[in-house]
Amino acid sequence: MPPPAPPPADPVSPPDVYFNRRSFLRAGAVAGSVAATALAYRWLNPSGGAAVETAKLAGLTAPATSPAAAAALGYRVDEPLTSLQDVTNYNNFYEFSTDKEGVAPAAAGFKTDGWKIVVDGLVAKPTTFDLDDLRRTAPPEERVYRMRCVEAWSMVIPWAGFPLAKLLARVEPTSAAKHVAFETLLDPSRMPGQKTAALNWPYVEGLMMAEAMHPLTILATGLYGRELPPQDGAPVRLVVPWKYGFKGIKSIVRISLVDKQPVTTWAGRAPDEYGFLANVNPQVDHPRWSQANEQRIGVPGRRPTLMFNGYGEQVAGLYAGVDLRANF
Ligand SMILES: Nc1nc2c(c(=O)[nH]1)N[C@H]1C(S)=C(S)[C@@H](COP(=O)(O)O)O[C@H]1N2
Ligand SMILES: [Mo]
Repeated sequence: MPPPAPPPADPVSPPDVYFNRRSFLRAGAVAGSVAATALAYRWLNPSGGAAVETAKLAGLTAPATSPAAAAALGYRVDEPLTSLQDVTNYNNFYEFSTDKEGVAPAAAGFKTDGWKIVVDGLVAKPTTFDLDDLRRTAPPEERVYRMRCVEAWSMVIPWAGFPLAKLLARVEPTSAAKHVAFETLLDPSRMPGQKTAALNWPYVEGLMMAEAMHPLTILATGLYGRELPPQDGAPVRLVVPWKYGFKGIKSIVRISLVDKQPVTTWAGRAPDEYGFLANVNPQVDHPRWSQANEQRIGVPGRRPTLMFNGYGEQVAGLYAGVDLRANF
């Protein structure tokens, strides 16, 4: 894979070609997705007793807000969910494979026992959290978000997670903290892709402080009412729904509060193609393809891409005075 490769799609296959190539796979996935969607519907329907039961099984707290309020906050989009089959078998996770359908098999059996997340840097109380600490700090909530990959495909995914802001509050960032840097596990014995030079390891991502504190920014620990599968970033990954998918760093082991913008993996690898800001923006094309529209996985045809991935009402205020024509 020659640099600069786009976050997953191989440079020889622009998105359109790629989707035609795999449409036969989607046809085969339809049967499974119907059942999964029905389950998710029950899980997400707050008025149904089954939803409450399923939410309990999934360890979710009852939503604090009404469905209408959740929709207004952007916590729940009212669009058909992408099937569990596609969410868990069409992945970008270069630590395991650069082939989207190869990630799930390569990540099967990935062990997360004893996982710890260090939160350090410009904070009053640097702390190491295990998964139980996280659950106590912030019980998982349901969030149904659009996910738009920079390669021009998208999904709608029912996550379980909690606002990153709740974790940051625990460590008390100092006033010197301007950015948050995130790191994926570095362990080539468990992440075979790290034995290759596909990317610089470990994968690093970052946010500005105000982005990190926004209530739509979550750390996800589950999806579709189950624990986060390895291929989706077990046991904890970042989800920032108004930004391109590559900002959603997986299998996080470290979160550091810093004063300078960190050099992030894709922006460092191909600075002309991927920015630090990376807001979903239909008006700023990738140098090698249009960002004006996208393929929703499992849905025929293309749809227009929305500014801020449809979360403008919630997040546009973060970018007052920022020239959005430069998405870097
Ligand atoms: N550590 C790590 N995180 C990562 C990636 C990766 O290769 N490594 N790929 C990113 C990209 S490009 C996308 S689109 C999303 C995909 O998330 P999903 O496979 O759960 O849909 O994960 C992001 N997080
Ligand atoms: Mo992506």
